[in-house]
Amino acid sequence: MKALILNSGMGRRMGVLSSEHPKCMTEISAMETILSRQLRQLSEAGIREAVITTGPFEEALKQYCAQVAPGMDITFVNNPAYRETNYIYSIYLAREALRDDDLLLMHGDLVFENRVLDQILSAKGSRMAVSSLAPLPEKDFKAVIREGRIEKVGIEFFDSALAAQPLYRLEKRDWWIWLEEITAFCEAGQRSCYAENALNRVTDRCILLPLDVEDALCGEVDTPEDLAIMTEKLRAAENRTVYMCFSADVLHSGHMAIIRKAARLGKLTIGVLSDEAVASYKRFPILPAEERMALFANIRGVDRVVEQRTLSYRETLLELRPDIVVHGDNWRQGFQRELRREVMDTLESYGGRLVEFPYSDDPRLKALENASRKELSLPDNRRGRLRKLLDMKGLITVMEAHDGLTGLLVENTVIHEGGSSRQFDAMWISSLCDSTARGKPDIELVDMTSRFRTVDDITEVTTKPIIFDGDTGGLTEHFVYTVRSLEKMGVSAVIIEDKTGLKKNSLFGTEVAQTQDSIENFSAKIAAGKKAQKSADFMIIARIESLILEKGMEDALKRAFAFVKAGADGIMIHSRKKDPAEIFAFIEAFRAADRVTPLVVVPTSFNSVTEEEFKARGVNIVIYANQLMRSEVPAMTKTAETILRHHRALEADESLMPFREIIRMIPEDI
Ligand code: SPV
Ligand code: MG
Repeated sequence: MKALILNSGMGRRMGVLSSEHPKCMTEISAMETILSRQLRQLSEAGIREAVITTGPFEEALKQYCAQVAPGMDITFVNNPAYRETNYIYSIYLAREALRDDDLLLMHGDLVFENRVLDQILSAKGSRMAVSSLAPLPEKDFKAVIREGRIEKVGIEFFDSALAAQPLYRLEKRDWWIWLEEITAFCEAGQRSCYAENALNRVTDRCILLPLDVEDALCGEVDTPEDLAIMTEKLRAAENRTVYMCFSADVLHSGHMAIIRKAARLGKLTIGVLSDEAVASYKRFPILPAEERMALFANIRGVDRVVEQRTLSYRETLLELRPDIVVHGDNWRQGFQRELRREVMDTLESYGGRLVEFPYSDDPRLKALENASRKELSLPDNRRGRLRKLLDMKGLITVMEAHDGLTGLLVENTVIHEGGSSRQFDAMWISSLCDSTARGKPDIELVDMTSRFRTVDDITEVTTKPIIFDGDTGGLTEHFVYTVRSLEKMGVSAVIIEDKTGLKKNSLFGTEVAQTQDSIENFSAKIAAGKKAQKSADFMIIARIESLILEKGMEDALKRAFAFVKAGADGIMIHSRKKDPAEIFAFIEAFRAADRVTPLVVVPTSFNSVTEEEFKARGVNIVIYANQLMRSEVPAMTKTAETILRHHRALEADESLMPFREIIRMIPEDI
């Protein structure tokens, strides 16, 4: 694409402003003239070749171009008859330099904002800039539009017309048709009319479409009054603020391209989504928010970087009040639709505008995302993430998984509510569910090697942190090995309960014989585990069974403080009562003395308490210990009975998921 800039005119109406240099060399801002701005815009858009027609002050113009656009390949064509001819004749004189390429044609006194150039260059077909929002000018160009095409351009047409500006992007085929007619006009002596008179003769063959620039800045400077208005409008356009939000921690060329486009709309502020907001709808970010912010701050065109704390833009927009929000058009579908709606409503409330750029699913992005997930699934990376999540969120939610498939369910289940999303933070490898899945009782019968197999199955296909139910921890001599094995597998924490002998599941309470370990023994086990541990981030959490075994609150608290002293990284307090009163009482008493040690609850019985209430009371980890298994057993029983009852599978079908959908949950690569 080549540019043609028409600068042969005398600019008489500019008065003294064009008495010493061509009109295009008039200053339009503190830093630029109309021409230097045009040349910069062309070069930024990748157009390096231009033809400039000249008239008066040709030498000054040439020297000026060499100075302001040294990298541009410019052919100057002089129109010696500039006093008595119009630009139709300048084009005619330059015709030989204009035959070989698509053309961007503009008048030398045209001032337009970047958005206009971007739009016209990316639109399909030959185009002329028009505005559906500008009033029809009395004396300037208007374009008559019929059936979506431009039929005529001139100052005398008012019917079915839109205000038009002398900025054209012409495909070679259409341009040749027009140029041939320009040639015919000039050779027949018609040299002082508009080039558009020639165009109007050929619009049946030269397919010219309007490009609606709406309210974007695009206009000519003919008089000192125009200059004052355009200068002011340009200042406003250049001070416009633009906002874009990113969650990405791996930047690729697609991000750079959209940032470049956004920066051309005004002063660009980038919002970087907080770690918590990213983790709520996607995966845990590999780079923390501060590092992601630093990454964006160093990109050309980015004016400033802020942290956006929620998926919802609302708060940030009301604070920054950007004129424009930029986003890819992919958020028109899916869960982001509601976010988009909210952004549009917020923008409308103060007169801002949304600009969307086409978004295409880039296969490179998928590859990068897979690489990120792989990174997150590596043991060293996964292990430490539980502590990070605790620091970040205060309270985390953990769901039971007992095989690869339930692991994937916990990994990928996400719900979107209004402007926010929710998913589980981590996985619980329950001894009860792991044993039940094997048809065995929960009495430490399933040996550690088999339990580790379950951990392996889950770690192989997921990335979220894992908390392992270590039962009693077994013999201290065995427990130290368990700790190291779990660390190596990337497990973040083990919870061991202060029982000894034949362990039975706590949900039996005092219905079965169970023995609580002594404070001394159990403390020694914790201390040995902490000593054996190799990594700094692994957690050993002590679980207290006093309330289950009806030993009283005092015993529970005494144990809790002793186990913390022995080195426990957290305390799990358990109860099988529906009423949460005793759990609340424990939390209150514990927190009165210890504000920092993480507290864990398993609200299987006291299931009416919400996560928010637990958090307010000082709990840090809520484990949903067996609900997935309890939902799969009745579903499977029902299917088995239905098939038995009907002697066929047809009737069971309505409650079955097509295998296609199940397979979709299985990652191709991890
Ligand atoms: C488990 O899930 O195995 C537990 C929690 O230990 S509970 O079943 O509530 O004892
Ligand atoms: Mg258990």
